[in-house]
Amino acid sequence: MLRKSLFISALALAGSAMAQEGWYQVRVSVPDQQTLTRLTNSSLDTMDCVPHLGSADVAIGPGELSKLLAGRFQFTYVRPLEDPRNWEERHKSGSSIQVDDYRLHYFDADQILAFFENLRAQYPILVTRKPIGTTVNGEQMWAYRIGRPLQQGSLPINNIVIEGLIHAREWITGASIMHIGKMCVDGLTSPQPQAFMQNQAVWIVPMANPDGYRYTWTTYRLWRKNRKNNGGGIYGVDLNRNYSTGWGQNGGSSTNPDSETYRGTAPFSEPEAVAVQGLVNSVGRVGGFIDYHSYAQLILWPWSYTTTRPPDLAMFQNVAPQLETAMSSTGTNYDQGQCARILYIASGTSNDWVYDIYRKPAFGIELRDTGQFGFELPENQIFGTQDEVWLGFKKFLTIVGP
Ligand code: 0X9
Ligand code: ZN
Repeated sequence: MLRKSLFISALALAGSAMAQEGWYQVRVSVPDQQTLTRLTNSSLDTMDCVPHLGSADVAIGPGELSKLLAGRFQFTYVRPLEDPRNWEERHKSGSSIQVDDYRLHYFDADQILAFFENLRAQYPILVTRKPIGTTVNGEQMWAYRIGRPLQQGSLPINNIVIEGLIHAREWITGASIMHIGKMCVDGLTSPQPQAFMQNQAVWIVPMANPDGYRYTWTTYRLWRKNRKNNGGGIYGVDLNRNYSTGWGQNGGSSTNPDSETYRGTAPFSEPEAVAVQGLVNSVGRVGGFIDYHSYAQLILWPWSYTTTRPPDLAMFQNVAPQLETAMSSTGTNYDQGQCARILYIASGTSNDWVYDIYRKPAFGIELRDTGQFGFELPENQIFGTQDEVWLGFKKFLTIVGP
């Protein structure tokens, strides 16, 4: 209610250039019916749905102080309010966002790293990190392991690897993977340890494409690829076309350096893809893999480079519908199928490679939405997307668990 009324006011004020800056909550005294009527009939935004006698809190935007004065209202100052307009502009500055805001706001690269560093500082035994490589622009890449430490003589731990933001503009995947990290830690630290974290570790690559992600914040919101300099003023390799399995086959990638699906000069030509490859090869027993994307609301399984069925077709036809049910259970509809058949042929993808080498459940999951907002999914959909992502991932952990 509050946000709605603030927003309407913001729209009404857009374009007006009045002296008072900023947004404030003020408390207007309403001693009698006449004042109540004047207030109700005014264009001021009362923060209670139905104002009543006594007092009423009002949100005032730039220039609205004069309305209060002109209406001869008595009022006191309560607190400053955040400007409800220009949300896009504000989160680009990012300065006032706290770690706990990850369910409400998109985090930039430094904030995502700070989020995981905060988890690690709180639970240094359960959350550890591993340097996995260096980007084209020289940035260190990290994977975070969430799970109990290996104990001597115990069974080998089942390792699940997930990655977000391989495509820079798919911001909701970063928000979602932070939530997975948080919920896995909660599962290990709750009074009754949760079965889904028994004897397995979750390895999270929060930013599989840090250079590209930073570029979406600083320069161009819809950047997809990494930031390789291809020469001639042209940048970027599609990291999800740079893996070796099916690389360059069946028209599922491009040789044009300017294309959004440019495959690079060779399989694993890109350090970001090599980093994830090295991680998967280093964790020990690989139990499963998920690469998060947006948008389309699809649960995709191999192969993506060919419409030929994968050797473990029965397994995928068993697992994927369970993920679909879990992710759709709170009201957002997800579908599932073989990538090359229900979406398009994509050659050299990370999850084709993991499946090729390890023959374990490996998925590419496209999150919200189905096109209304696309990559620029509004922040008010972060919370709900995180919930459905967690329900799906928790189901995945129970299925692939030892
Ligand atoms: O084209 C892609 O790489 C993915 N779609 S997106 O719009 N997010 O770019 C689809 C490929 C995902 N499929 C697999 N990873 N198999
Ligand atoms: Zn993608």
